Amino acid sequence: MDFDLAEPHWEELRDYQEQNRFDLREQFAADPQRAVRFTYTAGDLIVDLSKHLIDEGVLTRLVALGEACSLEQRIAAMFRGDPINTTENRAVLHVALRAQPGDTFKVDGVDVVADVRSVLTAMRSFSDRVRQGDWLGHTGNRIRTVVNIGIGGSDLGPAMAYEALRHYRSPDIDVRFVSNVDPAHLVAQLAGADPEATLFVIASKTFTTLETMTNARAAKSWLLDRLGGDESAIAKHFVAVSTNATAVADFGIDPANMFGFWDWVGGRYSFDSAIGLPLMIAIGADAFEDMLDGFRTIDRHFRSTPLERNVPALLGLLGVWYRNIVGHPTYAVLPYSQDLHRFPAYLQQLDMESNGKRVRLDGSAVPGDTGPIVWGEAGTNGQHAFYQLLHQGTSVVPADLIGFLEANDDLGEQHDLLMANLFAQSEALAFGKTAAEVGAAGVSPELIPHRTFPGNRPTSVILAPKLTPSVLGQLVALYEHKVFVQGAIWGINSFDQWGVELGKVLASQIIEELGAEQPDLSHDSSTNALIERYKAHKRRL
Ligand code: G6Q
Repeated sequence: MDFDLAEPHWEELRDYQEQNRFDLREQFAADPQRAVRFTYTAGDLIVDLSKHLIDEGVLTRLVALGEACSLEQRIAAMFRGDPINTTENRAVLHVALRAQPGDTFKVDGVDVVADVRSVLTAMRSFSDRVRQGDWLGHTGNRIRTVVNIGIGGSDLGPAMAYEALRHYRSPDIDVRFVSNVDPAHLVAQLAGADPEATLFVIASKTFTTLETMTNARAAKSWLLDRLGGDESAIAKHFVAVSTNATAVADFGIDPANMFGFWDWVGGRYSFDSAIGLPLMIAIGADAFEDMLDGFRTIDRHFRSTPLERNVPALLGLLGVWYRNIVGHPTYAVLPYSQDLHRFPAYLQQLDMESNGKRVRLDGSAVPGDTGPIVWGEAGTNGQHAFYQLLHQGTSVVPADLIGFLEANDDLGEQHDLLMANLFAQSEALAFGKTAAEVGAAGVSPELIPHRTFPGNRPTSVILAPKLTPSVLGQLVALYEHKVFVQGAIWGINSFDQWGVELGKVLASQIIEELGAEQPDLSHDSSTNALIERYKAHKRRL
């Protein structure tokens, strides 16, 4: 079924929303079983959807919409390796990255599992050598610092996971991430690094990305300047993660030190491929395999669970409910876990680059809204920043609150304080505080409107036992598949990203103009003036 808001399934949802009151106070009062009824499990994840503005009627209609959009057939097509990335004619098979020997995933009729496992074996052998001190730098030193140079999908995933799995990292090796073409990033990340003990991982699927190649060249100069200029040092201090062996060799990296992946892995879906190499060096190959098992647990759930209990599908459908029917343009992800502080940034790319699209698969304009604006911050920091708006602002922001039953760090009762805040926020957002309650608490009448909380602000609460490699894999797969579901409902291609091209093309033209003596500027008057101002300042330096 096309994404057509005039289609009966959409109409039914809209009518149902208009005809019913979704008042969480009333609904919880009327149904003592509501929390049980709307709590679901997937792997180790417990997902409480009861504080959403839904009832059985909403979910039934959302599931019917999913069925009408052939959601289950689309899931099957992805797992089958069909070229569902139609604008690039590619399969979308990140689920094959977590395959075990014996699994089968085919692209163009060829099983790719052996290739996936063989890259994992090479990564294991390399990361073991680095971790054990068997891989030595040019001057015989063991590696103490690993610097990953990559951007977008070649940075956000491993950087997020490196933070998330802090507790599982080797204390002997420090991993740093450089992405921005701003020289400040590379310089700051190299501060204090010993060149004799530093290994660079150049992570770029294409090995042509401006930011990454610029930083990689600067890193090469940094190293050679400090190691006497002997080019043979590169083989000991640079490895690559790429699909482009020729460009890797041209850069001077021995192709034997290149870890490959494939065009059926999208950048933002790639951190469980060789793009995860810096993470594997940090946490070890066994923990990395545990993470892959976590991904696989949710893949199996997503592939085989009926939509009514399929957690990624339900989260995706709920997002459609808020975006298209209730009309909320943003949603927040609020991990109650400092180690997950980069998770919102990671999800921003996963969701917004996938579903920030305005045409359908056939090129026609979408008739309604697609991907929401995703944002967030680790709790409790967000509480002291933007939660004011969540509680009392004029915009309603559906939110996912993520927490863990057990801490990785034992500081007595401190984890209780964190979790108390998570539970309290979800309660306060859902039920608020009425003017009568505020008045009854003795607040003076003129302050009552200021201290009233409207409530009815929806949240999911996602609980997991502990932030382990497996649980991280489960969380990421949950969101990968949620994003897939929304793209399928909207009938868009979630797997291309043409929207990032135009700026890149213009930037490459402007780079030449910034370097030229008297460029013939033919932009608009604003852009011309900005370029001229910059060049005039540069001339005075
Ligand atoms: C992700 C995008 C994008 C990509 C970067 C880096 O899905 O494709 O973020 O990952 O542009 O690309 P390279 O890995 O080719 O350098």
